[in-house]
Amino acid sequence: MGILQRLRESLQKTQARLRDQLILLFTGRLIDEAFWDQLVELLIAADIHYELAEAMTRETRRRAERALIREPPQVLPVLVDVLTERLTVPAEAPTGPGPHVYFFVGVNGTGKTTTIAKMAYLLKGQGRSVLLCAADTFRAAAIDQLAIWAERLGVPVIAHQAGGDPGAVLFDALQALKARKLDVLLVDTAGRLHTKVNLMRELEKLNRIARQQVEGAPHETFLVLDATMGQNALQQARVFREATPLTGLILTKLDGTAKGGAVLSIVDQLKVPVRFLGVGEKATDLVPFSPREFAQALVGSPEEWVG
Ligand SMILES: Nc1nc2c(ncn2[C@@H]2O[C@H](COP(=O)(O)OP(=O)(O)OP(=O)(O)O)[C@@H](O)[C@H]2O)c(=O)[nH]1
Ligand SMILES: [Mg+2]
Repeated sequence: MGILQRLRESLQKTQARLRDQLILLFTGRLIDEAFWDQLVELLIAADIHYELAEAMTRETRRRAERALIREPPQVLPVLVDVLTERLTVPAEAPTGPGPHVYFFVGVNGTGKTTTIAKMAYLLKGQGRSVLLCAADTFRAAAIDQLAIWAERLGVPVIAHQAGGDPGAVLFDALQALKARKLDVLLVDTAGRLHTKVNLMRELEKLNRIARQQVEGAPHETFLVLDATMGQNALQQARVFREATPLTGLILTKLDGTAKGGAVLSIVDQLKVPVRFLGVGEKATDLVPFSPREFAQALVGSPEEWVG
């Protein structure tokens, strides 16, 4: 199955809230004042915050009027353009020979470990060699979970015993990365640090160790967010953004939620680019994020509406 198809399938629940409602709104009527009001309401119902829903509708209306659009279906591509622009934040994937170090941070249960497995699978598919690092040392089960994925995927993992020092595991993993001349180190971190100060200290320490061992590291710090939390994920995201520089967001569990619209709110508020989406629990269930494809999948296309 193609990536677009997978994205669309994972967005089914969100589409039921947005695309299907848009079809109703856009069919058999004229564009009047009420039409625009209802568009705002639909966007809000899809977990987009009020100010953004209003602003996007205003912009869509302005462009539609300038283009002398009279039929509701013609508004659709305009809306897709506006959504796409709102979802677009410039991002730079690391270039150069490497090795590269990617940190995965986020509250517990959001999908960090699973996302690392998926990322390992993706990178392997691109012909890059991968090493995993179990720097979430809080629970033995967390370490086991990563080790099980490593075995399943056929990639090496560096782990210490539970309760150990995350910095020490990271240090060992960085040494192994260099000694074995591997391409990418994926670092699993703990989400359950009770206060922001703890979180900051811990991440600062890991950042320092990485920086000292590998030039430019960490090259990526991905904040993993659970999309089923909708806009509630924002508060968590703010805490992490203050604790450490973030290079991208990964939104997981998009397959299980009708709140896919919240992605727009999250990007709008954080100005951090979404880089990947988690669309299931398997190793293959990570798709690179494309603003236009996502916007298009959210609202559908006129061809889908016929009949
Ligand atoms: N449906 C669905 N489930 C997911 C996705 N990503 C992760 N999960 C599930 O969410 C649960 C938590 O995922 P983990 O990867 O263990 O989360 P974590 O952030 O590592 O959690 P801690 O180690 O406790 O901090 C698991 O049951 C995963 O299978 C996704 O994209 N879709
Ligand atoms: Mg984990």
